[in-house]
Formats: sequence, C-alpha cells, structure tokens
Amino acid sequence: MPASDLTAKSLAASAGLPLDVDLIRDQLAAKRLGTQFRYFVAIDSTNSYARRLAEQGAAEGEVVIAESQTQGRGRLGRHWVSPPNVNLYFSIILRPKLPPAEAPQITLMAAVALAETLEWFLPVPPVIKWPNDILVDGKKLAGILTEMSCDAEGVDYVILGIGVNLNYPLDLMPDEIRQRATSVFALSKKKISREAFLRRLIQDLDRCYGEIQGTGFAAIASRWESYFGLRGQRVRIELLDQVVLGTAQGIDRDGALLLEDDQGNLQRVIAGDVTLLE
Ligand code: BTX
Repeated sequence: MPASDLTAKSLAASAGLPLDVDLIRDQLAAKRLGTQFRYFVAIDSTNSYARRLAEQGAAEGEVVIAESQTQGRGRLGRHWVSPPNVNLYFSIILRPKLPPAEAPQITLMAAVALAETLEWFLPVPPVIKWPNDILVDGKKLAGILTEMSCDAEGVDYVILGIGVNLNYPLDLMPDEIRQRATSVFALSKKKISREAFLRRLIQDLDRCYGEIQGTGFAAIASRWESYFGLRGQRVRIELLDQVVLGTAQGIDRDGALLLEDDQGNLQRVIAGDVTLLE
C-alpha cells in the first residue's frame, strides 16, 4: 500500500466523529458571533467561502466551518494542512466599525482569544508569535488568517480564519510540517471535544471582539503582551521590499511590532513575516 494511503487510513482511524454543529450552536453564549453556522464535510477554503458570502451581503457573525480543506491557506499563499475530523478550520464574517488602518487589531484580538481558550486545554501556556501564529515550544499549534475588504469610508468586512491542531497525532503529520508543528493532543496526551473547544473559542472571540470595539486594542494589550513570545529575541523580518534583522521589543498601542534594528534604530513594523533566529 502506498505511504499516502497508509497515512489516510491511519488518520481515519485516529479521527473522531464528525463535528456536531448543533451541540456548538445550542449551548453557545455569544452576543455577535456564531449567529449562523455553515458546515461542510470538505471545502476549498473556509476563508474563500466566507469571503463569497460576505460579498453577497452576509451578516456579521456567520461562521463557515469544514471538516477538511483542499486549499486551506496561510499568509502569502502558503498552504495550511487540513486533514479531516481531527482539527478545526473555520472562518467568521466580521463587519467591524474600525478605520482600515486599525483592522490589523482583529488579528491581534483573535490571537489573545485563541491563546486564552488554548490555555484551558494545555499543560503549558501558549505563546503568540506576532502577528498571527500560536506556538508551544517553538512549534506551531494554530494560525490566523485575516482578509479584509475596505473602501474610503471604512472596513466593509473582515474574514477571520482560524486553523487549530487539536486531536492531530504528530506521526500522522506530513513531512512538510512534522518538525515544526504540534497539536493539543501531542502536548496534553488527551483527545478533546472539538465542539467544547470551538464553543469556548467563539465565546472568547466574541468577548475580545466586544472589548476592542469598545475601547480599541488598549483594552486587551496587556493580555496580548503576557502571551508575547518574541520580546528580546533576535528576529529576521521580511517586509514587502526588504529584510530587516534586529531585536523584537514589543508592540505599540496600535499593535505594530517594535523592532530595534542592528543599526540601533527603532522600527515600527505593520506587516511582515517574522523568523526567530537562534
Ligand atoms: P502562516 O502563513 O503563518 O503559516 C503557514 C505555514 O504553517 C505553512 O507554510 C507551513 O509551514 C505551516 N503549516 C501548514 N499547515 C499547518 C498545520 N496544520 N499546523 C501547523 N503548521 C502548519 C497561518 O499562516 C494561518 C493559517 C490559517 C488557516 C485557517 S484554516 C481556516 C481558514 N481557511 C483558510 O483557508 N485558512 C484559514
């Protein structure tokens, strides 16, 4: 039997039951998020689908969720490995009343909510890698992909996409991620209820989203800082047109990364791809 068939068979054996969306919906205590769920056994990308819905006028709070994705996406067109029945892949449509320049705060808010939820299920606290990854022991456990549409008047919608490795055994991860990824199961040695996890996560997102809508990122900045894993670390940042090396200092009140570059200048990075240097 080819190795890929064996992996598929082992994954099927380790996978739990399909998600019970009613179980999430019926007990959800959230004000704005989770107003409607659209569930798919397989989809190209929940972000792409949610984007199409938002373009057609879908309301804030709708959730698109899939057991597996054939074209799950990370940032900069990277691939998000999305096997069936073990993890969570979902996207929420948001229509925040924020100026476009403040929309990156949605990613930071989601990272706080995700870290707070994960802390309930993990033996050690997770770390936020600015701007959009959650790590434990330097390995990626979850990722956030936010995609925005805006015009001169403001943000039309933000698609908040989240992928979290939950009951995903390390030995069934493909080679492309096995050395650099982890899962709740790998860390805690326990399989968890994906429904219980998602319910808590949507509630935490709902609460944190409410907080930033009220008073901006300042409301959750200290919690974000407490999960920040890069302070004082040497990093390499790929910007659109250049690469900068330096030491991460923290973030400012708008959520931009502050970097002391190797020339001793303090740089403010709004978007970039960070690699931790040894
Ligand atoms: P990112 O660009 O920071 O990370 C992508 C990188 O992460 C990949 O190049 C690979 O090295 C690694 N990776 C891929 N799959 C996994 C995985 N399952 N676990 C750990 N590491 C992995 C992060 O982008 C944002 C990912 C968001 C994914 C969600 S899933 C629901 C929604 N729909 C969609 O298409 N994307 C989002």
